[in-house]
Amino acid sequence: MAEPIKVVVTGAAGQIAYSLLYMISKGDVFGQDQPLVLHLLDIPPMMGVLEGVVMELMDCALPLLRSVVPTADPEVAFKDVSAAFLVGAMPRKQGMERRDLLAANVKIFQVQGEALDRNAKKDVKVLVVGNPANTNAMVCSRFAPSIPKENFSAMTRLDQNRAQAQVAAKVGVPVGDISNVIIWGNHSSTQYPDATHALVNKNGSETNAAAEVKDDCWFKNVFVETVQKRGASVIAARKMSSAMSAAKAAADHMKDWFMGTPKGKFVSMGVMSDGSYGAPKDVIFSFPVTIENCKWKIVQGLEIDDFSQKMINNTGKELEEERTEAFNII
Ligand code: NAX
Repeated sequence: MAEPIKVVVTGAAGQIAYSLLYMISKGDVFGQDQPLVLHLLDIPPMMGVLEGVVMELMDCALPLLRSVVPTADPEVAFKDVSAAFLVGAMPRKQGMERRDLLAANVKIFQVQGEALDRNAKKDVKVLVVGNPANTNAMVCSRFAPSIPKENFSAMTRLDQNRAQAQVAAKVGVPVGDISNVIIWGNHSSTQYPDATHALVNKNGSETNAAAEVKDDCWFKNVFVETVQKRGASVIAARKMSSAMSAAKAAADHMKDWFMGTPKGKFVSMGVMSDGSYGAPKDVIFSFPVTIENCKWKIVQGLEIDDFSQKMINNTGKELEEERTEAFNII
């Protein structure tokens, strides 16, 4: 069996981590042959709760999990890690302005970027889940100059999974028969869920989902809004934000980054923009990507209609505004 790799999860005492830690530890992300050492970072007041999480992980008796290191010190948490799930972030509290929220998170992701820079492996793969995920990932990368920019990403996989599930329900096929749904832009209400290029697998042959459904109005209105507002719908029903599905999405994202995407299939990831499809450069923008040998590549040459271009421009504008606000704080 391979040597254990070190994996860090921040916000480890929180609700997404509670599901995610189990998925990682039983081999869902790095494979059944890859032993792990888990580093769990949270803030000092949460160390008691974290102790309980460590006890439960131990009680799961998972053969791949070699040891667990709970800590409130980023220098310890990021030491020699090959993969980082940055889930912890400052939540919006009552009366908090958007700018205050951004300022608190810029600080957190500055500290964590610097700690990654000093301690992590130089090929570490960093997935930012904590919101505002795209801008937090950009800040984190900026403060970790010795790690390639390509190694920082933000999670839009939950949005992709939600979109895929909506298309599957509309077409009337199992969710695994739908692929190539795209999330463009920011993980926020301006994101653009796009099923224009989605494929339906019917008995081994693939057809275009939009052609199958023949309901352009549904794709442009109901579908887009349902996916954009899904997080709010879950909160309204559960009185808590998405956690199990967010953890599954984080596991999917990192698994594809390490294991690659199948031929002809793409997934969506927030990655450093090169300006493809008219997106602003140097923001973390969600694109369709293919992955090979742990390296992502933005899918090129997709046909973009006027509606899609307008939506891409709109979410890009929001990311530029967030970047300006973040730079004003830095
Ligand atoms: P919880 O409030 O349950 O847990 C967050 C944990 O992070 C807490 O234990 C807290 O103490 C810890 N934390 C705060 N500051 C920290 C720091 N500086 N270092 C280490 N740990 C720190 O939130 P949860 O439901 O787990 O959500 C976590 C984050 O994911 C939130 O920012 C949330 O908005 C974001 N989400 C992002 C999604 C995405 O698709 N990108 C979807 C799900 C989720 O809403």
